[in-house]
Amino acid sequence: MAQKRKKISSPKIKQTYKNTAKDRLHAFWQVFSKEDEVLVIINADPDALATALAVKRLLRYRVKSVTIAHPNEIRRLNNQEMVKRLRIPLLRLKDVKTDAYSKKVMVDSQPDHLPCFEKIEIDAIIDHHPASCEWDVEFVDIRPDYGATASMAVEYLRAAGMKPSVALATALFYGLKVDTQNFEQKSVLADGISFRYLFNLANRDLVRKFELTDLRRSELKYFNIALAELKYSKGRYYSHVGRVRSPDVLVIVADFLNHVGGIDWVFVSGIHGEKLVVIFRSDGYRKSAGKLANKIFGALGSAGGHKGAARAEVPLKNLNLGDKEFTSDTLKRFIRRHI
Ligand SMILES: [Mn+2]
Repeated sequence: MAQKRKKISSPKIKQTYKNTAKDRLHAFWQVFSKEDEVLVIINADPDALATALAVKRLLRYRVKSVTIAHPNEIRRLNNQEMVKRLRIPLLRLKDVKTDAYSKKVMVDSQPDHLPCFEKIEIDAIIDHHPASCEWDVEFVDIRPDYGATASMAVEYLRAAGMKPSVALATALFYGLKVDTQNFEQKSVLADGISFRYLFNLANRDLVRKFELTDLRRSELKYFNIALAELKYSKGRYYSHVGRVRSPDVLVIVADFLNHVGGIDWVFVSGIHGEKLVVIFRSDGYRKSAGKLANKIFGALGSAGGHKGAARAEVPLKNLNLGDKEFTSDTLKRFIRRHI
């Protein structure tokens, strides 16, 4: 199949970028006709999911059908929660015959982002990632300065005079928050305007529920272990949780212990596969968790991070434990040698 990636300069692309929101909307609508069955292809994360829903809304009554497909398994619990609670209809790309769709739209991504995207012929791209080339695609709207594609989607909806439903507004609001990391990441004024617009329309309690959801019921037991194994000394918490299904839970436990007042350092470790994983948290005041992690574990495995947060992963065989079990005391000894 012909790939669409070409280094060409298409005047259409440049115009699309410079025009007003209304011009862009009409140019986008021009791509489609009543008989079209449209496939929206995304790499599923909140921003992409939200924008795909917005495209579905923009094309309602204008095409025969709109289907959303994604190649990736949605692993993050926050994102699973979003899909479940907003009842976002999704298909896996591998289960979809892409040729059966007359039009394909890619949002929050570009055809060279994943190998499985490259062989699909795309008719429209709406994205905020930097473009690696100029795409020879009928409609292209790429704005790399934007913090989220969701902000672009809001502009399309507003230009169309479509007030988003609570579900759509909630999705867009969450996508915008995630991609801008609550506006602590790069963004432009347009992101702020879209945020303010969605603020009154979104269900913010639901958004908070998405943000909070990062634990499985089966993982709560690690808190019991972490608290039972907890050692305290000189403003420092040490806890070894033992074998875990996913190292993510160690991060959650470490962040939880970091809520305690007067604690300068938190060290939480666990075993995942054949590796010891250690999570570091510090108050960041004249301390660097990243430097300490590297000093202790850099030579034994991989270690790094920032002032306040760091992580080390060390193959168990490099620890020379012999037949001794790794415990919170072992963790404490390892760290006290270097701190
Ligand atoms: Mn995005």
